[in-house]
Amino acid sequence: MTILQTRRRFLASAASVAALGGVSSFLPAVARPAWAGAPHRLAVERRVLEVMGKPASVFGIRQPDGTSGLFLDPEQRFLVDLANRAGEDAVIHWHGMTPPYAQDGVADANRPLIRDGASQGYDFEPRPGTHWMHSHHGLQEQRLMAAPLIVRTAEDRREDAQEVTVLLHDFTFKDPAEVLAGLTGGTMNHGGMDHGGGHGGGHGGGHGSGHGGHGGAMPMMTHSMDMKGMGGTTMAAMDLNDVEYDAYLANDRTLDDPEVVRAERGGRVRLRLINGATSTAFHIDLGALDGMVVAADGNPVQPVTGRRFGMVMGQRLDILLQLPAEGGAFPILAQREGERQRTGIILATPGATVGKTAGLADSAAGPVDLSLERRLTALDPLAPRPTDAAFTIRLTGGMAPYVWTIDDRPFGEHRPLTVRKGQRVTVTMVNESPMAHPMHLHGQHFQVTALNGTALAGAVRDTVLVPMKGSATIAFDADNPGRWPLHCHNLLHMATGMMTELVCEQTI
Ligand SMILES: [Cu+2]
Repeated sequence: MTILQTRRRFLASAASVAALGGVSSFLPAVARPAWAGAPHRLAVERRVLEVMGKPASVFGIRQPDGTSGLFLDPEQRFLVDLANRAGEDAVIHWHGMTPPYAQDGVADANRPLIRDGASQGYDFEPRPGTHWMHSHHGLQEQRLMAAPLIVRTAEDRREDAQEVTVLLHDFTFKDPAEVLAGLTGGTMNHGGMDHGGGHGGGHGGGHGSGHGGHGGAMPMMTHSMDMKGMGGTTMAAMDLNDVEYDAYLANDRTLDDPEVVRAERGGRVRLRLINGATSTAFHIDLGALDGMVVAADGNPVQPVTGRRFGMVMGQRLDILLQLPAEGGAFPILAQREGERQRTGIILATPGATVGKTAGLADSAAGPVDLSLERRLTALDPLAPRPTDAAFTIRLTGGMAPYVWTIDDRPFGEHRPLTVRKGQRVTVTMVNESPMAHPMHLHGQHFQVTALNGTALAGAVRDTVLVPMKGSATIAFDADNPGRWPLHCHNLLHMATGMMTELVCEQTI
């Protein structure tokens, strides 16, 4: 079966919006056109990572030569053969891509997980920019099942700048299921990210995500060493971060032993920064260097200069740097909001002395807010046209019980936002909950058109921060039929229910 047929088959079912529960053969291997050449090979694997001198069993998504993730040159297709050697079922979401629904990398009633030992093919036109790939199943993302996904443009190629990609993460030696259980008191509401696909979520390798029953009363949060706010820290800190991590990683490394990237004196660098953390917003700190933000979530923006920029989970920033002619060593840091902890890499020119950079900043950072978002303007905005479908959703839920919801409904009891292909759609997200939420929409990018009720011609993105007590309005032309997740990119918030679907129906 060709992918075109696969797509048609889905579209027929999407039009009827009938669930295809139990159809496990829905997504066959993609047949490859003869002209397409060899696919890029990626494997989801287990690996041992040393973090602060201690070994940790984590996942990776790697090419045969060990390269983490995928880097595509202009004109290359997203032609990928993904092998699951994780020792458990998995599914990898191509975050930032806008593929046909069947290839988005999410498991649901129509789209099965990739079984351990099986492979899955993908073939679509990639979307240029700095993107990433990560598990959309259970809590695998917390165990580093994530990697860069970079699609270069011809312009990137002409630009005389060294490409430096940095994937940020938050890390715990604990079993992520234990971390979540510490927050929820051991009960999980629904299947988390897996959309009723009939596969038990998160189980495997002893890392079950602890599916709880529906409808049962959630127990009050129990004491946990993971919790902030329980042992005398401030309520303010509790509102920013739910989990105390053991480390923060930049390309798998801490500042104890950071990656040192060789750069030229007086050279230009294009930083491709990816916040792949599950539950940590970062302040990017360029130190002595002035940076110029040139893209958000892979989409070009009017350049914005500065030395500190906020980035919430799921987001990407491309930042151009000009190194001084005299050279030197330049830490590029990411500090956790509300905390002193930080991670980063070091750019170093030949002969430069690379000193130690402390893993703790001198002072705690404030919350990541909308100050950067307000300054961003898309270079390629939506064309002006009237709105066909306008939605308002409320971000709800809270810490005790630890359940995060949309319109007070956890995923599974959600009311999908249904639109027709070709419609101009706006979604206003009003945050009534006691935490900020990075909201991510699959299947299409959107433009940020209002923040806290103030209109703007903002960035085109796929993930936007909706601050506590704030709101964000996004607009897009629904052009990609499917049932697209719209969810909080805090993994623990999504796992407890903060997700709905945008259903784009094909009209024939
Ligand atoms: Cu959230």
